Amino acid sequence: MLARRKFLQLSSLGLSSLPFSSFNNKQVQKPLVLSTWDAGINANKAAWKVLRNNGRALDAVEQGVMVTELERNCCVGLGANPDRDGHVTLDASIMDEFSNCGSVAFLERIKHPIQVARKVMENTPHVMLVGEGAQQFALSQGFILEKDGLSPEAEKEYKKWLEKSEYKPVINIENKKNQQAFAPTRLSNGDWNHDTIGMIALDAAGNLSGSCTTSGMGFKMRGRVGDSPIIGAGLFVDNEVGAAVATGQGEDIIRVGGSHAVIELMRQGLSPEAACKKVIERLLKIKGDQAKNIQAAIIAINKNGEYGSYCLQKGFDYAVCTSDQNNRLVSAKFLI
Ligand code: SD4
Repeated sequence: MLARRKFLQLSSLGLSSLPFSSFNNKQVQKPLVLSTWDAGINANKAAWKVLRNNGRALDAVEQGVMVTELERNCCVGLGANPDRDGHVTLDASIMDEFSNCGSVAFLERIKHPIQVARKVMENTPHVMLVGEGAQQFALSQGFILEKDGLSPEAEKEYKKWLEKSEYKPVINIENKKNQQAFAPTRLSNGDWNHDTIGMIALDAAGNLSGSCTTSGMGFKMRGRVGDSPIIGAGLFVDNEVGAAVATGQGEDIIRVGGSHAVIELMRQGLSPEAACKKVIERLLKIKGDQAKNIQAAIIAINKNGEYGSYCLQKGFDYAVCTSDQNNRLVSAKFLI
């Protein structure tokens, strides 16, 4: 009876042909892809090509963030700002519907860290490879060692940073009013910059996967690794429950086991938004007054295709693409 009423409601809205199916007696909308920041719009487009052809969420989240790894005005891939010694070092992670996961950290001169993370997951008995070992592994898998050096934009930024060489790593807080105070890296063609993209997807078969790739913080200490390649902190997927990915100050996201905490809260019945909010509240409690100087945000999807996000402070947008609405940017709710 209820199902019939629901069908009639959907029909009257002209939505009855959408790909809904039933999970735990709820209507599941799929496929669906979410990714962090406005760079997520382009990344979602690539992911959507996979998802709309009934492809696997894992392939979608890999191909989606590969777009961002190559974008010039984005601080995610090899064009990103270097560490304080002048080297670009990259971190990435990926996780699939079987709880397989792989990650790389402190990886240099490889164009697509996310692909190497997937190879770690699929071709080694390990979860994480770092530094020289990760690079060696990448070469053994057929990846090419790119030339050393910085992109022209990063070169310029680095020279500017060297003038003071002040060690004050700050994560981007994309509140336009705060731009001068907090934006730590370049803004080419008026665009906002990003250090990271995280992506989570639910495919037509109802399976979840997630990915995350980053250059970390501009002008960071050599060897610094954030939350993005750490499974449970920057990214977590449990195919029975949901998927979550974080962005912002990695040290603090690690402190609260951000993405894993969101999954466990969703397992207890919280919506994706409520689960993200609770974890961001924990972070605020820990940081107290210092919270105003950092950003942290988490996006999440549950198994029913519901999604949501929360961030510490105003200015975090994420991109959402579903079958009934176009790829669009949504502003996350914030605590302070
Ligand atoms: C890190 N979480 O390395 C990343 C940075 C980030 O937007 O998300 N920047 O700590």
